[in-house]
Amino acid sequence: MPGPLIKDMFITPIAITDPPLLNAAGLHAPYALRTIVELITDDGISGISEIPGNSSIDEALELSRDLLMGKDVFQLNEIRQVLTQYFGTEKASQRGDAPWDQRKLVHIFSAVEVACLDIIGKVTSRPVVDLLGGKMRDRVPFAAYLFYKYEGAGGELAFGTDPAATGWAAARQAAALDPVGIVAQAKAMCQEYGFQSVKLKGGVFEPRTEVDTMFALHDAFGPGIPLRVDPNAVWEVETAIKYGREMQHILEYLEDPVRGQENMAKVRKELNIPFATNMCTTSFEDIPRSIQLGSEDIILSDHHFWGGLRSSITLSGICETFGRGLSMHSNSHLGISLAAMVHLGAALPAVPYALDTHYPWQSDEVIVGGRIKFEEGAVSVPTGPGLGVELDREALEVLHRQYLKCGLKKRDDEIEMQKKVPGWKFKAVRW
Ligand code: GKR
Ligand code: MG
Repeated sequence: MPGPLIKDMFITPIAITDPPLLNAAGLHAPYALRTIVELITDDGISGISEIPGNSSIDEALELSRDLLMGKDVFQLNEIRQVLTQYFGTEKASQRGDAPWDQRKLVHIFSAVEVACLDIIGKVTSRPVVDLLGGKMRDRVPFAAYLFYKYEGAGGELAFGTDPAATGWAAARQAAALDPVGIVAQAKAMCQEYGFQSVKLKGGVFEPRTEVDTMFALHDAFGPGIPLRVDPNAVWEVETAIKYGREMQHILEYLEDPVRGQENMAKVRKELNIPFATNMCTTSFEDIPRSIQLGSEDIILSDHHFWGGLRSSITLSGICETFGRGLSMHSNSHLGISLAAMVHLGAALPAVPYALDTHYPWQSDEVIVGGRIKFEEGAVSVPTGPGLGVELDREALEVLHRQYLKCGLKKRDDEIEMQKKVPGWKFKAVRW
């Protein structure tokens, strides 16, 4: 018996408060954009997903509406084929040079697949993790994700702060522009969430400052804490070798120090430390060359741009075959994405590295019950059917109005940075 069949689709762009975080491409805007997708079946079941917000991806999603109507949610292979036939294939190079992925089709696959899996889970009364092969762990560990940042809470306050904030909410709005500021941020975040691994977003200041920051973290947390730094590929090969040698004894892994698989392979040969990427090996098309060159040890998957949760499971098999570790990349996000990441993390054969998440930087939520809880740095796998989280329609409406009001249509960290440093330009390789 076929079905349930897709009868309706709602695409809702939202804007969520985001503090002024720095990265290699500039500065986060006061709002990060996300898009919430909801599919409704002919028998009234709703399935949801969340992807990075971008008006051109939303327009493409809108174009896929007619293709999806009447499709059986279980026929994910056919749905993917129909979308590919319509949109054509996408080249890995369309990812772009920015730290985040700019492709359309992979995000559409992900949005549709996750919402369908949510429905399938509801129909079969099983959590999504069971549709991915079953649960290998009850809790999925995440890492503290630190950012250099200007003072500011983001949102309406922008560079202003709320004097009434306490604890992590206060620390989140404080400036962190040097090693002392980052150590304070790390302590506050770890105290609130219980994280046991720490990642610093680098590529912001000249490398000496960032390396000093890593040593300051090492001194503050002691030798047992797994540390990572991610310059988002803006270092030269020589820079990465020099500073990589200096830091290698304190790092768990080095993430995207240089641009492109060739350069990553060159630097990796000179160092005695695992390399991770969410920038040089980001699609199945990139895998053969990655294996040939040896560009990384760990692929930081992201179901939003690897084409969904099932593709990420396929990637995990490839990683196992070729001796790659698999972990997870993140951008600013809310609880629907987090729930999907947790189901995937729970289904992976092994989780050797705590996963990335930006979640502590967000204060809004779009799911019933509000913000997802972390315990000792980990999130428990939702046990309800499907994703195990439900859309809070009032919150969705508020965040959609925030989107309309803020006027942003896509992420552009260069423009935001120019508000602080007039004339600032993104450079694909800086130091
Ligand atoms: O949000 O500034 C940011 C990050 O730099 C993000 O865009 C990256 O995609 O977190 C990401 C990474 O690990 O490269
Ligand atoms: Mg990265």
